[in-house]
Amino acid sequence: MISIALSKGRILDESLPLLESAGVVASENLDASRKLIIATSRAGVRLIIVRATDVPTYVQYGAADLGIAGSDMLAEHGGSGVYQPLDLRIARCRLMVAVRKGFDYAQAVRQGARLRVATKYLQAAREHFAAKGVHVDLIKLYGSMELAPLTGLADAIVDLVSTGNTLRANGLVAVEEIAQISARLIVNQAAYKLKRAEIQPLLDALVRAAR
Ligand code: PRT
Ligand code: MG
Repeated sequence: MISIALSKGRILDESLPLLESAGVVASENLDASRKLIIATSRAGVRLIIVRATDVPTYVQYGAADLGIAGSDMLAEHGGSGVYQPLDLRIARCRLMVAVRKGFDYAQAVRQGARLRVATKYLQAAREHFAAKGVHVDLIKLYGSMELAPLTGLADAIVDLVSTGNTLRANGLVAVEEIAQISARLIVNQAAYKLKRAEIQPLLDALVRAAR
């Protein structure tokens, strides 16, 4: 049995057509179902539904053999124990620094200054500001990052941006790009060796579907 870990929401919406092209069709409507383990049309392949942040963890420990995870989530996780053989080029967006409109970011990050940054992406934010030589106090949030600069919790946020509508609606502007984000297929390293005969055809089909 091969398990593929997926998260509901935009990753799922864009993954299902890809999986379908690879011959993996969920046996029930995932939007309506509350089940967390879903059979598929492909013999020996099932889907398991987890939080987006948890996909790399399930695959790292082999609780799922394969997974589809945003590169943002993989960067936070660190990627240990998983291969990342394929950029699926779905769920694309950018990880950005944003501030309140009118906030003088250039002045705020001048040499020796300290910046308060709220984010769910501690790793990426830490590395970004360290590379710039900017001292930051990082504040971990789990969602609605846009609120932080509006309420005085932080000077800046690090968050994902796709259309830019959320920033605009909240009077924020993006001032720096940290990374281009897309969803990756990930594979448990041990499973890839031990279940190669089952995994390889699925991988090949996904490579063709993602082209
Ligand atoms: O929502 P929940 O808290 O349950 O889980 P999640 O936020 O971890 O999952 P989900 O489904 O929202 O996102 C899963 C993955 O989708 C992320 O890890 C990214 O790899 C990818 N992705 C692509 C995005 C976006 N685009 C995106 N725009 N994830 C989130 N957003 C959010 C962003 O955080 C911001 O709040 O959408 C808002 C901005 O969108 P625009 O279009 O207004 O710019
Ligand atoms: Mg979300």
